[in-house]
Amino acid sequence: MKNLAPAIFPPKGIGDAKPGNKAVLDWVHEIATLTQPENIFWCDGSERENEFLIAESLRQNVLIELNQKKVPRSYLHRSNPNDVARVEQFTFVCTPTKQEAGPTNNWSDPTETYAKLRGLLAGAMRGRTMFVIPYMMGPEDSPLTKVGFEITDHSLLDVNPERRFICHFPQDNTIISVGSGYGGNVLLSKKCLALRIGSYLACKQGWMAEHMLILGVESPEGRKHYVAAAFPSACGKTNFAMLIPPAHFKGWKVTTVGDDIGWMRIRDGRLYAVNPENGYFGVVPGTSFKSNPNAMRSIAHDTIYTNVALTDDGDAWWEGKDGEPPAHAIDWRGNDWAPQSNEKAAHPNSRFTTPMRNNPALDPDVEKGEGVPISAIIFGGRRSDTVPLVYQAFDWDHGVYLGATMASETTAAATGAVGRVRRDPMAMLPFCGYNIGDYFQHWLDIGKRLTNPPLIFNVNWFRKGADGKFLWPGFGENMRVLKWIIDRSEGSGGALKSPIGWLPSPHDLDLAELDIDHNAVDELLGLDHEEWQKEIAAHKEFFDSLGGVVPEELQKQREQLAAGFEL
Ligand code: OXD
Ligand code: MN
Repeated sequence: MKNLAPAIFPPKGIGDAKPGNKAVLDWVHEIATLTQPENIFWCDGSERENEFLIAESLRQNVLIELNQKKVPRSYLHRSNPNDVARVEQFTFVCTPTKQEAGPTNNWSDPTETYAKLRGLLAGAMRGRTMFVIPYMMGPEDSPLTKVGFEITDHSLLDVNPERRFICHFPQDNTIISVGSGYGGNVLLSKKCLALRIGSYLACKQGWMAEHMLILGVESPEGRKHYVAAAFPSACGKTNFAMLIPPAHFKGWKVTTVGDDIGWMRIRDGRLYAVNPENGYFGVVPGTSFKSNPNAMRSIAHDTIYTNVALTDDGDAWWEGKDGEPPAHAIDWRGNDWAPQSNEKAAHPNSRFTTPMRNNPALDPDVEKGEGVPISAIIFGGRRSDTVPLVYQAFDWDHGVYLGATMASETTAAATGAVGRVRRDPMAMLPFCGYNIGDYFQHWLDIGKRLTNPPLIFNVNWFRKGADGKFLWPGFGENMRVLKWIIDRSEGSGGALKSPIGWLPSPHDLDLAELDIDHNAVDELLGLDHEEWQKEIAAHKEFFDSLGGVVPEELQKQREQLAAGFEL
């Protein structure tokens, strides 16, 4: 196999932050004996180290320097074209029994899997540098915060997609990932620890690890609420978390706590959330000053772009960026590109990686160890039909049902077909690290312990009219929906009882100064009985497919929903 990233040799004072902890040293020694690296680089996260690693990456062509006047301290990385998304088919939960992993995870036996991975790792770092990266997920003083160590190499192998394994051993707090360099597969702190191992620990310890953004919303009078929202990958969590209210909402302010992961615990009968991450790993295509000005400001400097196009003047470019496309660029694969090309210039799952301190709308309490109190939880997916713009669950258990039956059209964030409706409970289908039936029960159990539970809502920004066009403008205008959610959380805000939950009527939403047709609003908020008959049948089919693990309470919720439509 070609070694595309030979060992690096740092000067004294860089790469030698060896910790004193004997357990860590023993473990690193064990892995080094197995993988046989040329040398070990002990990371400390310092600026000097960062500068050295960037210089080395530029020298080895792992990074390409962007135009430093246009995007200071920003770089482009091009992945191997077969390594550009999460690989759910190669992701395994290796609990002692298959039943613990449940019907939605690939399971493999821990003893056999350790043995197989050890075989793959034997000598795998020969000729290269092994990096030991300590990390902390969560604010320094949060009781939920976790400390981890990631051992990795800097390999740019000719990756073989058939030898790719993302394996979780929740009983050992261990993750082993082989054969991929894609963020969601290889930044083990993110999806693997913060969600898969996190959700397993959360169930055992009575807290929640969720695929949720967290935002703050403050009224002109200074009343502040925090809202958590679970949308599947590439469905606009980052955009919603960075929303800028339209001019009509003068004095309203939205701030970001997190854009992808929320860890929540019960305190004084309420849910409090922290964001375990320190930055954003967002989808680039479609990001513009129209869709997300705060993201554009965040990625204007100190950003690593992966798989976007490179313009002739050294800038990053992607489909959906403001302005005209460049007359010529180098596409994400490194080939010449022009607007008339058949190929996309940027990969649909091309990403930015940027620290959260770059976000001009960062919430001041983002580092608060106790977390922020959550007033509302929102579920949402990408649905062309059936699901109204917004509605509210009758109570917590009904809200759990909304989350459990959530569905979305698939996106480029994972390999496989795009645009197929799949059930994605709480947006956790790819990330729940244990039996989904136990996960649903955990949600129900949490509800019993909350004396002041958040209200639960469902949203759908993506409903289309008969002409195939989106009915709702989305982006900043989602503030109108958020405002209704806040009104409901404060006990005001009108709604009508419907079989699926509390639905706003058009005059309950503040639609002033919005150029939208009345019929479109009616369609957005309407329930089509035939579509819902199909939807309820799909809920049953989904529950049946899980083979008897769904809690009785959720089955009862489904029967009540079905009965509501028969009246
Ligand atoms: C992500 C994902 O990258 O959900 O956040 O795939
Ligand atoms: Mn995500």
